[in-house]
Amino acid sequence: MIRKPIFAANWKMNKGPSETEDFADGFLSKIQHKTFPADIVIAPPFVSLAKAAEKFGNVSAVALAAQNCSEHNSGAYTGEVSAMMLKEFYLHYVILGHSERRAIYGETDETINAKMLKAREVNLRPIFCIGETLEEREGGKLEEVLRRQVSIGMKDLTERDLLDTVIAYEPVWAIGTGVTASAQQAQEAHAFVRSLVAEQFGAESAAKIRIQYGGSVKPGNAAELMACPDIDGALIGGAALEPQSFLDIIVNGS
Ligand code: G2H
Repeated sequence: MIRKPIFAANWKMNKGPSETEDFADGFLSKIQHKTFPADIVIAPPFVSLAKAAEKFGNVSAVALAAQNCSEHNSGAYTGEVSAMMLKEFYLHYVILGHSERRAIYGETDETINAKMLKAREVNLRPIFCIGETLEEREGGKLEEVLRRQVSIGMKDLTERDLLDTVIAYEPVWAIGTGVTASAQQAQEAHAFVRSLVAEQFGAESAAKIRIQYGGSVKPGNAAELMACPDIDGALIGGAALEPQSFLDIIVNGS
């Protein structure tokens, strides 16, 4: 099964509109007249989505993502943004269940599942993040944690939803720490996640779904990670804040 790799820049709480414009100008000048055998996604903060849409809206090589959405449609939810509102920014994807949302903002598997279903109602494609902490891995709980995150987080998705969903396996101990999972550790976890999707949705869907790796991906480790058979791209934080570094990851990893 050939799966097109997908490289997504998760800017987290970095880059307001003016820095987004600078990045876009730099990145666009580097990718013009080039084609890539991969999907490229950029996820700016909410306040920079309008600027990103202005700069990338007509660029077919680049799709945009939000970093979160509400599990509600509208109403008295101060500070929240609904999936329906996000659709107005030419968005294709939304990152859901990132470990920072789980750990800092208390998002549960059930909340994340509700957000997944809301995103799908408006045809946004979830980049669904899962991954274990170091304590869980060292305590022999890796498979248990991934099984729970996949079975609850992806509950009630249809076959069509699955085709439009990307899973991002991000071991929490490798996020923003400079420590990357070895290619072997990452491949083993990805193969296990794919087997979970097969159990829940069937082998055909499991063979089609793209599973990205995330956690301190850099230009120097992208090729080795992306060479693994079950790794279909990367979700990149720190190393995607500069155009050249993000581009190098895409080129080295494709
Ligand atoms: C993991 C990743 C992006 P970083 O959070 O989702 O960030 O590449 O900085 O570890």
